[in-house]
Amino acid sequence: MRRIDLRSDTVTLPSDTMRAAIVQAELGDDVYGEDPTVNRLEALAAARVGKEAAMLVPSGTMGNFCALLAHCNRGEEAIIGDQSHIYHYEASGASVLGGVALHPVTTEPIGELPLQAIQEAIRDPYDSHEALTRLICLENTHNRCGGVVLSLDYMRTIHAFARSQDFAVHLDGARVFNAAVALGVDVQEITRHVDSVMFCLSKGLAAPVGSILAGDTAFIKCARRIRKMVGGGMRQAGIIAAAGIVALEEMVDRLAEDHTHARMLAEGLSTLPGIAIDLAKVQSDIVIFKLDSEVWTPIRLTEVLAEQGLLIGEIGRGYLRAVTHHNIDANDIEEALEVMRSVLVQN
Ligand code: TLP
Repeated sequence: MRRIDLRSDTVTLPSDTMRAAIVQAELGDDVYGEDPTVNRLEALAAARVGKEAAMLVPSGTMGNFCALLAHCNRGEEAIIGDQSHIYHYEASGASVLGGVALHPVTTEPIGELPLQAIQEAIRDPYDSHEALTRLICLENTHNRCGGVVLSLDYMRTIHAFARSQDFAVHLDGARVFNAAVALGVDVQEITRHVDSVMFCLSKGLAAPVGSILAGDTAFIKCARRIRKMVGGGMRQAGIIAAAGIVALEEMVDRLAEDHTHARMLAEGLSTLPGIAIDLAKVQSDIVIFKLDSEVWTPIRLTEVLAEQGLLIGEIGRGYLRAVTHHNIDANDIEEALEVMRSVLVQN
């Protein structure tokens, strides 16, 4: 049976070019700063997002963790969306391990934290009852909001405000290249509005492992110590970096195909019985939809679809998620829709 895996863009397998690059990678011990392939990837990544320096980390979670701890001291606070990945899916590592308080504010369905909500969340630095606000975190594209893209105007406004208050802005840009491709701009048009950015090589860019944290030189120096503290200092990490270089050089522009496939999928889903979907929110590679059915629970539907070789994710509150990626083509989307149609129409 053919398997169509739409659970996440993390399931992509490395391309042949990546596999060849891994085999040929020049290696050294990166904890000594001596892995030439890691050094090349970090320089390339920093230049790509317009920052002074960058650091390879094994995962997006570790990249965000290092960022929060590098920006905030213990007892300081980060303002963060209540629907953000950092708040929802990273086991509160920054608080548990780093003593950084997370101050959640309501996320708008378009992925924004309203400026007013941010202003209201700021602590009074002269009141010893309160933690000190240090950081604002944004997410672009926004995963739980369905892959929506933050506008450049919004990013500019938040950054200008943060500067006026002497706060930093960190971007969870796990899919920031999807955001850039969706907006039709160079990624630097987005990253210029943040002090630090984490992006993943291992999602739509299809590398097997790895994420990048980028920012100014002093920030990355500090983040390297934190990465080491949590065991993220890797040795011959050029094995990973080699695929990351291919990801940055060859996989960015093709993200547009994933977006086209997501749109195809969303439009097809919108015609099926028992499915509620907001097409305006399908802006990148993520398709989130709700079951509006007396017959199906989300979990039961994913189980029955899986029996037919179609894998999609259940993300709570009645919502399901499908994500397109490098290993999915237009035929897969048609087939996925056919499977969905046959299951939903028959029952
Ligand atoms: N997201 C995963 C799951 O954890 C939900 C997925 O399948 O989408 N930021 C954002 C916005 C993310 O979506 C993810 C992963 C991360 C950070 C963490 O990256 P990893 O999985 O590399 O730690």
